[in-house]
Amino acid sequence: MHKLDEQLVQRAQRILDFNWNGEYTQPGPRLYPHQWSWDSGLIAMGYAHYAQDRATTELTHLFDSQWTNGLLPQIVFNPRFGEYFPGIDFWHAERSPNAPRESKTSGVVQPPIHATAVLYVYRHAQDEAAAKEFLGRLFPKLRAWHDYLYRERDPEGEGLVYIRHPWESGMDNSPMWDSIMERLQLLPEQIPKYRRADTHFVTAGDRPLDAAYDRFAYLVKFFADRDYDEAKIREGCPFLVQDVLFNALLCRADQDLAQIARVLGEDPTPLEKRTRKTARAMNEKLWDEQHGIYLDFDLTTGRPLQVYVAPNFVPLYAAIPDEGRASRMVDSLESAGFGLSDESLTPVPSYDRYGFAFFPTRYWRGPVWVNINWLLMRGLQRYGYEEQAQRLRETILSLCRDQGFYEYYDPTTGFGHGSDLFSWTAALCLDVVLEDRTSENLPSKHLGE
Ligand code: 9WN
Repeated sequence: MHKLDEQLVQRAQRILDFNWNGEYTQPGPRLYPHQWSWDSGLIAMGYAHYAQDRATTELTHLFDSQWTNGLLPQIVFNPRFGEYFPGIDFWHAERSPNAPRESKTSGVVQPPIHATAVLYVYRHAQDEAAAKEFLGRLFPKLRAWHDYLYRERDPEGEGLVYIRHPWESGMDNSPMWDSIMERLQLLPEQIPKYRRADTHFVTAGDRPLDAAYDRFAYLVKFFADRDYDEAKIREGCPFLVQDVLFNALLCRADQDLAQIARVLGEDPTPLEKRTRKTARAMNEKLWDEQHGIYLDFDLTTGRPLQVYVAPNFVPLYAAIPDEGRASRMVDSLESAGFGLSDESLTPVPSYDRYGFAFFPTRYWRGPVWVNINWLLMRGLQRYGYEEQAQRLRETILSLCRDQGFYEYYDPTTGFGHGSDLFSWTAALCLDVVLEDRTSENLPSKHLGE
């Protein structure tokens, strides 16, 4: 390995060591002290290369707090840390008969990358027997997680699941949610009392506005008031979205779950059928022919959300588009708005930089996120766009090398922002250096037919 890369690996490992607490990895040391669901999946893929035990402990700890109906919570709280909003008491998860009694969690979910992470860990394992035991232990939990999503979040059986809070998207402050947030006119007495903690740790100018937090808090109360009963929530929830990133990762995770089933001698057929159904539904309902990208669908208005964000190219990672559409997506990624081949910019801005709400340093409104770049890099490799994937690979490495491991970076200056010592940035950077392409040996043929 090149000396510079070796140093980068060591630096990344030190970040993960610092944030590891014996049971899980804090996403960021001050801002995010608890365990976050999709962070753990991404972090485990970094550990897969050098700390298998940690990878399995991390995912096991998360799934230990799975709800009895299969819901995998966005946050598993560590009661030792009080300073995060919303904390344990705000969620009232205990009002659900399905919430765990032994641990405290939030009552929303995050993108389902877990089966992908579990398979990744298995494929990198040195100890085949231990890895197979882990696979066997996690398989029913992963199946229950995906079944929950299709059962509770896809009531019409379309093959597309909905999210019901911006936090469920993982892209909390994305301009994608603006029209919904604006529509949500709240009277002062409808806004729950709360105190933010995030702005104590990072500049308020990088974080969501208070007006967004009012609505985030309102939605949490809406769920708790309905005891987290999905049928009741669905009836009047003002935020119900079929999100591209979420469904693409679910489709990919179901492909990986089918692969896990095969390894364990279980029947993969129902999972393969389901993954094809989701791919087909995304191609039929969410594709935007004019702009060469997939769009989220707002179930309240019955219309697509015409907002162009980088995560909506992630269907490449799940092999959802056919070759023609993939090539259109690459053109869009290379267009001025996303600048994949533009040397004057650090790609990929999370939101079209000519979009009305573009802001290069504000959380999900333009900054470069390493997890999104990583998913796009892997997706582009899958379709054979080596040059474009290489640009993303180099971007991830140079950002980490020059700036350190930040939560996100300004695409116009390359400066790091948000939480520093950020775990998934370190884990994915590690993966980029140590990547073993053979672990990505799924067929590159698309699934949508
Ligand atoms: C709310 C932990 C999480 C990530 C999300 C990111 C941010 C939380 C917050 O941090 O969200 O979930 O408090 O802003 O948007 O993707 O999982 O790193």
